[in-house]
Amino acid sequence: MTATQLNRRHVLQAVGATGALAVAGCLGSDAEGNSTNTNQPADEEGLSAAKAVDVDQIARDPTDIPPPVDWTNPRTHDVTIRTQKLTAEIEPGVTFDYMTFEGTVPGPMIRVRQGDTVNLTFDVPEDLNAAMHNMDFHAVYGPGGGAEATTIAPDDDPTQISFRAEYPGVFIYHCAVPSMDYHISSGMFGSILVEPEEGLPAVDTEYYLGQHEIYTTGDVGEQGHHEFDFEAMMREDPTYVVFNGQAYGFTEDAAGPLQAETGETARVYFANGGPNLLSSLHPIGNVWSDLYRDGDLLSDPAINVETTPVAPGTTTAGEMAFPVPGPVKIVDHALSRVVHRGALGVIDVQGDPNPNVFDAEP
Ligand SMILES: [Cu+2]
Repeated sequence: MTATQLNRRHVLQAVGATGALAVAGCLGSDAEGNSTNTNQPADEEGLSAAKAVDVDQIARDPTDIPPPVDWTNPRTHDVTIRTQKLTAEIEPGVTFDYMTFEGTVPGPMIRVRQGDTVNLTFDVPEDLNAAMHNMDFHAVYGPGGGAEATTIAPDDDPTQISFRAEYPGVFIYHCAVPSMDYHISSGMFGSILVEPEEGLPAVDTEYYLGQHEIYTTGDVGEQGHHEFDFEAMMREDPTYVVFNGQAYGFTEDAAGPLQAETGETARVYFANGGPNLLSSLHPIGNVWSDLYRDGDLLSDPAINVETTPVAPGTTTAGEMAFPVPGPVKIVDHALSRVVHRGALGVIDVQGDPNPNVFDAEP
């Protein structure tokens, strides 16, 4: 076994055997299993105490996706997006002030068919930090992808734009005000899926995940309220790299793994909000059997890709089969982000063993 294999095996065993938080370097567990800051002293100034949370979970449910397109004539969709500023936990005991589209990270997936029209109403309700916001859709022909026309402040009336989805694919949308990196890092991104006229292949389950970096004044795992750290963002040195806004959100330590059964197929829509880091997207214990590179839904998909780069500002779609039971771990294969910073989500595949494909005890 090479050193590389050994190290990789150790990482996987650690993540699998003990749960993500326990291998997150600076974290331990108290008797109740709550994470504690065991070996990393607080900043000299220290963090203020964790704030009361506005929501139990900032992470959008990855299965909360509009159903596949089943219409064949162009439709018009009325979509309303409101901004919401919410305090929530990045991980247990670590609070942060998120900025969101519709109260979750990522924002809702918008799903239309090529040629459909979207009438968007964008609203910035009263907001504690009085920030301006807007929406830049990468699926839109027009100035700023709609950003110029949607820019409003909390006192303004809701604004409206209308656009026709001219080109199919999976695309990011994000806030694009002058401090857009800060706004995206606080949670302001999501995806719009424009299905080709002929639709997409049927799968049993679809998941919607969004990766982004959170830059804070605290150390990873440090208990308390983490303020935004603009200098760390300038250095592109994040505290957390997370899926759906939450460190290790879809593991036993938080909301629990996603569910699938053997024999099923799944498609993952994976949006990288960034704002800065490229993701190396890999399903541990599986492969992207059909990969729609960079969200390109018109070219033939790439076949059996292990790890695919997902640039900031891109949504990739990848399909998987589940011939055997066991966890499939979705990671950014820049593995320090998995072990230390939160970039891990698990799909728990249940079903009968299939020893012809995999046998752990031959
Ligand atoms: Cu914004």
